Amino acid sequence: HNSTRRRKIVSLEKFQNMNKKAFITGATSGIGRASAQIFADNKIDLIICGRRSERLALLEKELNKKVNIKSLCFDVSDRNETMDAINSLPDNWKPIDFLINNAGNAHGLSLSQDANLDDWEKMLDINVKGVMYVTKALLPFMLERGKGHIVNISSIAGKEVYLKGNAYCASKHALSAFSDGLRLDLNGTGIKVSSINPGAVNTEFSEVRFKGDKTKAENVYEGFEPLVAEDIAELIYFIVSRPAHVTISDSTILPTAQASASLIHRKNG
Ligand code: 8X3
Repeated sequence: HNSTRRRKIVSLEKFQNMNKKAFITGATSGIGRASAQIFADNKIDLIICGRRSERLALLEKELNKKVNIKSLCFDVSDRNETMDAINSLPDNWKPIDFLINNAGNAHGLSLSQDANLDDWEKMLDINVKGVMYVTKALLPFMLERGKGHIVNISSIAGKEVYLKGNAYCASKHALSAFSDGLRLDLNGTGIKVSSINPGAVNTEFSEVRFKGDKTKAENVYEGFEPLVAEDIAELIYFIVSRPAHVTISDSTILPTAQASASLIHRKNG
């Protein structure tokens, strides 16, 4: 007989109203914000985190019509602030189903010999240590329940290095290694770990990288159709809505015009 086991296709609709909670860092802009929106549309309660309280308040107001929501204002790169913020959550909000470690950014794009050491330090503090602090604070509650899903937003810069990417690439390589390490350590606990590596996504990312220089930022996305935050949010939602026995461990998502970290096909370029 045929011993192949099969299952029904899980519709995304069925995932609604299951009393799930997601914790999203960097929720006030870009990929974090788009994720908060898609989660809210799918009735997943939210803990939205960010450094900017006005933006958090606006997002909370927008989404609290759809789901239960809490805001936490803190900087992931500050270890004490992070621990205090997470400890301040009411006990029933601490056991979360999904941790989306999205907060991260780039500071500067310069040759190593010209780069600013403060920029380098910030990238390591936010993109690597920030993820470690938040993960360490929330992991005990996942372990207690024997379930949970950690989704780390890395980058194509976590798989490849490019000219002037130095410390940013180092931070994302470290994050990718940390995700892989977590998956090994948590094997058998019921906790899933996923890593996502986006290529060029048109968010405030480049404006931050170029310290507010809008022209430089716009040039990054000139002559081709970049990804938008919603493209990544849909992938995040797809990954967290897989059945319990399925982990999408690592996925790279690029604009069709992009073939690698440093090859983008631009029109008239
Ligand atoms: C953002 C994508 O190519 O600028 O992580 O590193 S890239």
